[in-house]
Amino acid sequence: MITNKTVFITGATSGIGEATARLFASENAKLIICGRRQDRLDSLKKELSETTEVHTLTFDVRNKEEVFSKIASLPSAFSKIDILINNAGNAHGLDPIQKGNIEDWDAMLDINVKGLLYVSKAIIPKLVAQKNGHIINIGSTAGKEVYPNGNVYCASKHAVDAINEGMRLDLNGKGIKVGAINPGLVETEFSEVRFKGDSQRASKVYQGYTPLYPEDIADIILFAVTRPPHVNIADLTVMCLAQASSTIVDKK
Ligand code: NDP
Ligand code: 8X3
Repeated sequence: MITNKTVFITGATSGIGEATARLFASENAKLIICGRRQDRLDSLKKELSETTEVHTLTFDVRNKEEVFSKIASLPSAFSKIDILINNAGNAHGLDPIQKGNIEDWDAMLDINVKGLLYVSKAIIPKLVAQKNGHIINIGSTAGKEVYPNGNVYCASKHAVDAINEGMRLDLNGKGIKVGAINPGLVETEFSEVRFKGDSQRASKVYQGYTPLYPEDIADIILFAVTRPPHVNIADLTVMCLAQASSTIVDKK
């Protein structure tokens, strides 16, 4: 059902975005894979080009000029986008609000909220004009529930939750599906980024239980975009068996 559809994936250089690119390539979707790390995009393109057509776009979602110029530069074979997966995002720090680092706050709000908006602003008019499309916004359980020290990251994902709903309301009647997938704990580079390269602290987040893996989320994204034309998965939260909430995780 997604053969030859063009899928635009932000944050495809690792974790959930990379797993999604791999799975979608195996389904013969045409891919536009994005991220800041050119070397990773190049090697993923090399690998996936054996099965499908792949185009890379290197940009920082915080830089709106770059977002718009890169998306405007898409070659004609990739300029009609069918599916947008707004996945790029991260957490910076895990500090109580009174000790929070302002650069961390800026990064989370600029990337997770404003970056998602810039990319969407560049692509939504194309979907509206073609009267067809599907937007998947990667939210989080942190967008449904606030946990201690999560403050600004949780705020950014609550914003994604609101933007997802706002997009669905405003695009109603235009042939465009909008839905969010909200994962709980997924073992990716997420915690390494959050803890600024402290890989020991990062790996502890996923110890003592079986977390979700990026392939689990890719599988759910594929499910969401392969429903019949009249079915839209509006908002889906997924956790591993051991997780009951952001703070309740059954660790052995
Ligand atoms: P990773 O750190 O593995 O991947 C993050 C991706 O986002 C990378 O490809 C990175 O690419 C890209 N990215 C980050 N900052 C920017 C930027 N400024 N401009 C462009 N691209 C950027 O983490 P995940 O795969 O876990 O995260 C993917 C999404 O899933 C995020 O939105 C995250 O909030 C969400 N999520 C993650 C959960 C988890 O437990 N892991 C749970 C719930 C939601 P590059 O560095 O090359 O730019
Ligand atoms: C990522 C999941 O619980 O670390 O969004 O915030 S959590």
